[in-house]
Amino acid sequence: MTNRHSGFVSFVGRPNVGKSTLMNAMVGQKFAITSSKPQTTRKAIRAILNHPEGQLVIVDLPGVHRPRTLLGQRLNDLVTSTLTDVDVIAFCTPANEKIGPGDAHIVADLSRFPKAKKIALVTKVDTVSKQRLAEHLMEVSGMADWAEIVPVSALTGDQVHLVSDIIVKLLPVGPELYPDDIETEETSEDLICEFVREAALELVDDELPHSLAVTLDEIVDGENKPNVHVSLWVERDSQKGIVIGKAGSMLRTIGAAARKQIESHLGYPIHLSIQVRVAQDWQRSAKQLGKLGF
Ligand SMILES: Nc1nc2c(ncn2[C@@H]2O[C@H](COP(=O)(O)OP(=O)(O)OP(=O)(O)O)[C@@H](O)[C@H]2O)c(=O)[nH]1
Ligand SMILES: [Mg+2]
Repeated sequence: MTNRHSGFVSFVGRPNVGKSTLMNAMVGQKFAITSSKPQTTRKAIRAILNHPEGQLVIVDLPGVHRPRTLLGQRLNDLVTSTLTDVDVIAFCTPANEKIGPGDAHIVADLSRFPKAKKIALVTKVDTVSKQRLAEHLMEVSGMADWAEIVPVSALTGDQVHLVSDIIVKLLPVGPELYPDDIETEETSEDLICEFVREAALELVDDELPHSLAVTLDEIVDGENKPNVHVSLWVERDSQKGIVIGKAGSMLRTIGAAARKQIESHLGYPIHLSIQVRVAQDWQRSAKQLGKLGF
């Protein structure tokens, strides 16, 4: 019997490059929310993939960006502290965007984690021509001494299995780190809040996506289904009306979309009630961040 491998792999890259979508595609389940708006992921999300050759603990991270708020600083710090402990770092860059200073900065920083093996993933390959992909691959290969470079599309599934096949071989030889029936460290409570935030994210524009946060208030037994109460936080009074919409229309749309995702995760129907509340300038306040669970 061949040796089995196990360990941690982290996805790192600018916001919106497709890290969370790829993790979900690899494990075949939605444990991380995704959106077309940058800075969707706000914590380290662990998903466990049991592979014929071993076990991968995939750690999806917030996108690395120049922080403008205390939240942004904390998220960048979280990326740094997580990368210190992983076995493999997978740097992600999308085929349909030029490599820029943000990418160069992230790659330069990877030298701070000498223990980890580094690979590069070129994401969203479904969006570009073969010619453009070839150019992008050349450019990525010149950025660092990668153990592997893999083009992948989480959307079509193209090469998603290959990514796991490559990573598992780079992990140390050793026994499983998690029992094989554990798929994530995310709790249902975490996922409920995240599904509400995801539904809201897609519907709002400008600065509002960054201003949203969701907390769970309580789940109470109902007559035939549980009542799930969450708070959807914004940063200013003026944002409240936007999220609620004309005669509550926006909030109803958010609620309907979130409920669908939550019910599909839980496997049973729920009532969902969302209260829109203001946590003044929460992204910049240590106290408010603490209240919202950061
Ligand atoms: N066409 C295409 N779109 C993709 C692919 N992967 C992700 N996307 C889209 O890219 C956007 C960003 O995806 P995310 O997975 O949320 O990106 P992320 O890197 O996790 O972003 P942050 O959490 O903000 O750092 C979403 O609209 C995805 O649907 C892909 O393989 N092909
Ligand atoms: Mg993400």
